[in-house]
Amino acid sequence: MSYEPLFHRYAGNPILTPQKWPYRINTVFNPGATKLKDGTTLLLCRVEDHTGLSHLTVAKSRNGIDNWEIDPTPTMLPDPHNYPEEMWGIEDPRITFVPELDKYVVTYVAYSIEGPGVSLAMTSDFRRFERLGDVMPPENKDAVILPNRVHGRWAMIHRPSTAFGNHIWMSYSPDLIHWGGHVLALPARRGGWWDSDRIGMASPPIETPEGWIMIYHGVRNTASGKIYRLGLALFDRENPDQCLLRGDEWIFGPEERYEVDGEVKNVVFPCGQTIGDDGDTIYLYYGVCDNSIALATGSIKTLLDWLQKNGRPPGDPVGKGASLEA
Ligand code: BMA
Repeated sequence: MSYEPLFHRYAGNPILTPQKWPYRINTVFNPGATKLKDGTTLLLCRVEDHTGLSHLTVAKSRNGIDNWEIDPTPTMLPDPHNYPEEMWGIEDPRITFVPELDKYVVTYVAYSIEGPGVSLAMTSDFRRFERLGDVMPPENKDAVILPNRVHGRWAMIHRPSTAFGNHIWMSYSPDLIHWGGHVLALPARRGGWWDSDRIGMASPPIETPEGWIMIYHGVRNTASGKIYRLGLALFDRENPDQCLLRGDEWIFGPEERYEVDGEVKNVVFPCGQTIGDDGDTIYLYYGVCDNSIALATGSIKTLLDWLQKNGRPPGDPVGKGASLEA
C-alpha cells in the first residue's frame, strides 16, 4: 500500500448485491445515505434493471451494516411523462437533511436525451417525493446541497462538464430552483495526475469546526480504461466555495476484487455516508464497479489530521499550484 489507509473496508463487503435484491435487477450501486431520526441507516440505492436504465430504491438497516430491509418494488421510478429530463433514468442520489425545511433534499442525475443533468426532489418519508425538476442542465452531475443557507442563500456543489474540463463548482439560490453566483471550487488537475480526467464530489461534505471536508472522486484515463479513486480537500466553513487545503495523493482506490472487476472495472464511487454516535466515525457507502455496494469506515479527526499534514493551499483560481500541475 503506497498511502496511509484512512478508510477501512468492512470484512463482509460487498454489503448489498443484485443477488440479494427482492426483485430482478442487473446491478445496485452508488447509494445516497442518511441516518433517520430513530437511528436507522437509510440508503437510497441506484438500481439498474435489464433495460440498462436506473431507478432508486430504499434499503434500511438498524446498524448500517447488515440485515438490510429492501423495498420490495422500486421506491422512485423515473417519471419521463411529467419530467422528460428523466427519459433515460435517474441515477446517483445524494441526500441532505435540511433543518429549515424539516425535509430531506435529494439531488440526483436525471439522464435526459440531451445528456445527464441535476434534478432535485424533497421528501419527509422516502415514500413520496416532491420533485422540483431539472435545476442544472446537461451535462452536469455529482450534486448536493449544503444543509443550511450560506449568507442567506442555498448552496449547491455540482460538476458541469464542458470542452474545457470536468471541475467541481458551487452555485447559490434563493429558492432551490434558480441558481447563480457560480464559483469554480475545485478543478481537476492535468497531465499525469490521478485526478486529471475528471473530478466530482463523492459523498456530501462533512462539516467540522475546521471547515468542510470534501471527499471527491478523481478519474485517470489509462490505456485499459478509467480508474475511479478518492481524494480529500478542506473548504472554508463560512465561505464553503473557498478551498483551504487539497491533498496530492489519492486516499482510497480500487484494490479488492469486488472493486476491480465488475460491470465497469476499477470503480469506487461513494454518494453518501453516515456519522456514528461517537460523532467521529464515518460510515462511507460506495458503489463498486457499478455492480454492488460496499462499506468502509474512517474517522473525521484522522481525515482532518491528514489534511493538515498533507494538504496544500490552492495556488491560484484555476488550479492548485498551477506551476506544479500544468
Ligand atoms: C460516472 C457516473 C457513475 C458511475 C461511474 C463509473 O460517470 O456515471 O454513476 O459509477 O461513472 O461508470
